[in-house]
Amino acid sequence: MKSTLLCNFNGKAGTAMKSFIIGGAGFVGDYLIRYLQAEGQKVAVTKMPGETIDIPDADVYDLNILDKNGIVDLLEQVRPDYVYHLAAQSSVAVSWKNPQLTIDVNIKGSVNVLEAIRGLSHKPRTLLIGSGEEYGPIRPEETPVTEENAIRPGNIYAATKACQNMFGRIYAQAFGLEVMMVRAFNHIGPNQDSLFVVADFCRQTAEIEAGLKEPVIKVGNLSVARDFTDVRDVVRAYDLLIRKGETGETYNIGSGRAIVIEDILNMILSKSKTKIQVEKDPSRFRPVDVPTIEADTRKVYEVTGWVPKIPLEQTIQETLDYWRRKI
Ligand code: A2R
Repeated sequence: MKSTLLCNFNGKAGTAMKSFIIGGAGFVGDYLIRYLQAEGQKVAVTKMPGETIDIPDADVYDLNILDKNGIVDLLEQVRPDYVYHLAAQSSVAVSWKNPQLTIDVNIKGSVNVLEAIRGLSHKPRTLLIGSGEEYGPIRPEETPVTEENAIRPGNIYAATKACQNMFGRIYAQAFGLEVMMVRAFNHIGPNQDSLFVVADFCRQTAEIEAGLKEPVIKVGNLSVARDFTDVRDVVRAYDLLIRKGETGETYNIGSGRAIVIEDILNMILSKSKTKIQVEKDPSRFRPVDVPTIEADTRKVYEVTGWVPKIPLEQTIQETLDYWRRKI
């Protein structure tokens, strides 16, 4: 009888590659699980107790990354080829309100993951997800910002992610772990929590259209510029980098183009037939805000050939339509 050989994404005949996603119940996790499955991988994923992941064929486990032994047990059980570390307290706003939690989860939790991997006999290639926020105030002459730029984190979340990045490099250099780091700039798309600006504006617009809210959209600082990428492009970059990235290296993931938040707001409002007023809401302003964040993405391109494919206009339309369905 002829046996069927599975082909992994590298084109190598054998069993399918196995990915382990830590913190997969969030916005990015959902897209990453589905993307890797579509690429023919087996996917195991962790979530916080109480969260749900309802994706067929994904092996789902409960894990709090503050429990180092729990990470070790799961890694020994799953024996993955790749580990994507997504688990985080991922909101800048929450990091100002709860620095201790942010520091525990994002620093201690990440070191727990690295330590757990260090103790394994079969060491998976690992991707740590950091943030463009790590760069902090980027000077005009430093834009678009490269991975070699000085980092001057301007908020608690950014500082924790910068720390995670340093630990990743140290574990790669000192212990030979195959760890790569990314600095992801703003990623957006359907299903994102409305704590984040594009989802927030789309949600408010959909609520106004449905008559659930007076026709006034509440906004924070509209003058800052950020680099937005569709989450589906982002997870494609993660998959390429975990296979092709160089150990100990950091890669920016972004569109390479900063857009002023006011332009994003106007793009959303132009898609609505309802007349909507804009009102500044002091509670939405951050204690410190970086004026422009824009990525230089040549490094990821050189190693993987990745460039984002989905236009901003399409992502915004799909995000608005998602909120219209949800409301
Ligand atoms: O905070 P929750 O309950 O929504 O759970 C989040 C989870 N998480 C944890 N997992 C294990 N142990 C913990 N102590 C812990 N604390 C939080 O990580 C959530 O399910 C997941 C992160 O998902 P999101 O907050 O939706 O982040 P997203 O947008 O998927 O970003 C993925 C990564 C994060 O490292 C971001 O900082 C970075 O990309 O931009």
